[in-house]
Amino acid sequence: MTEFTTTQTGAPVASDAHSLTAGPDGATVLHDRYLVEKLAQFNRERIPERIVHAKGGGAFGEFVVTDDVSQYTKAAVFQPGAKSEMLLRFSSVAGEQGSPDTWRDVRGYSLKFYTTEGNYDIVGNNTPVFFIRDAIKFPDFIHSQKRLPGSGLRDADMQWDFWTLSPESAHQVTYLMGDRGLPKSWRTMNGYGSHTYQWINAAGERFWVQYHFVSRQGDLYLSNDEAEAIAGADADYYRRDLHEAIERGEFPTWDVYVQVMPYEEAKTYRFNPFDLTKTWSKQDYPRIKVGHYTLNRNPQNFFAEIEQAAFSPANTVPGVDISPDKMLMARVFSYPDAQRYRVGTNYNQLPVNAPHAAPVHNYSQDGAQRHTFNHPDVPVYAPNSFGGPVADPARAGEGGWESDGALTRAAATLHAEDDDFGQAGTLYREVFDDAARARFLETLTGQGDAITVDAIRERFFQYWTNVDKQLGARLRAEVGVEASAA
Ligand code: HDE
Repeated sequence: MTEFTTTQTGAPVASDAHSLTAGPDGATVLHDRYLVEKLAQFNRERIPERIVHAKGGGAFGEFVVTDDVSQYTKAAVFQPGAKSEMLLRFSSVAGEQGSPDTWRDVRGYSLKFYTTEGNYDIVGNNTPVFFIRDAIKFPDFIHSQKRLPGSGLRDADMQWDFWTLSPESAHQVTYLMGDRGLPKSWRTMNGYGSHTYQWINAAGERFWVQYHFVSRQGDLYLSNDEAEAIAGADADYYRRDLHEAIERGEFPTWDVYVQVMPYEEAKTYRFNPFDLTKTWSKQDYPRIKVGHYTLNRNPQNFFAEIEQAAFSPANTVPGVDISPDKMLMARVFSYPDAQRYRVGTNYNQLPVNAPHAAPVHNYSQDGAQRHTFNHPDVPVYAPNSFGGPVADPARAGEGGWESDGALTRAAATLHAEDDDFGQAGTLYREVFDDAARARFLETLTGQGDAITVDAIRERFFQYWTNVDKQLGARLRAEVGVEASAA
């Protein structure tokens, strides 16, 4: 049965090859509605790209809870045996749409679980920490990683100027300049929630947690040379790898773990557990297995399901909540704000963003492109006496924490072992092996060679000396040697 081409409103069209003209060589007529519709639609195919994490890809799958963590959380999604459909989007941070997948960068790791209590999103990275610990610095940080306002070019001086003036960045920059900055593929890298989150159990007891998503495909990386060659040959290398693996039936799987900290221990732990630049030692808080998820379905339409996907730390469900992490609290505002701008007022009505396993009952209405709505007999206001949905008072006290002290603008309190370089040094000396340290030194030497401002280069040397004295000395000896020998 032939399917005839139609206009967007379903009317059959006569041709996709010839505009309507007055005679074969005459004027094109404005009332060629299909020509006008086609060109106008074409001009409006793009929505603003994500201002960070613009380049990415993803797939759907299923999350299965295999262990029992119900003593820590009542969230339906984490109950023993629970199965939830999910979406995972991977991304790079600084590169625009179309930039090469294999540029050195942190990778975004965005999870959306379509749970029976609403969608739960964990929007993390492939690193357990971040560059800054206060959101007020985020636009500045991103500006320094992207392009100079005048030339529109990326610039090593700008990047290292920001980082060496923001010592709290040292832990994450050590990850970035190490093997995590060049994953072999999205399938072969771990993911992290990065922040400290809150779990609440059925008795109302609260715990702090850190999420770890451990790849069963291994945690593999590319060398600088491999990454550079691939960037030139195939800008979509990671996106292609994931798509084709799933097409072949090779479904990647990650094991889900949490570190759990009893609520009161946060006040005295040796590191500030709400400082996003720090990790919790796995000796102090071992990882506890929760379950695993497998990606087994490619998107049917990349734009509709990946470009329009809206992940947000604001999307929580009963039994989980945010924490007094200054970055996380700001993200709760920023993501819905970005998505209302980028996708549109009713972005959560799009199939990829709407709950798949939970109903929506509320009094929001109208707004551009609304296409789902309440039953006409349901009132559109509260309170009402016509049986409209009511808020659940049982949720009232959930997830809160005591707010400490008067309003202030100050750094978070430093705990016993809090400093900006200690954990970066531990990562370099105890987690990297000799080969990884050699690759790390090669990368940093290249980074140092690209700095042209002496004062920034000197801070670069001091920054890495603070992380590890020997590393700092090696960099002083290596950087600029090739240039001076040339
Ligand atoms: Fe984001 N971030 N972010 N970020 N982020 C966005 O939201 C923001 C931060 C991350 O696959 C934006 O819808 C602020 C940390 C990922 O669609 C934006 C701060 C972590 C993605 C935004 C941060 C992330 C984003 C851009 C400082 C890891 C892609 C488009 C407080 C723990 C999500 C959008 C996807 C996207 C804001 C810092 C990860 C601009 C204000 C920390 C994976 O709203």
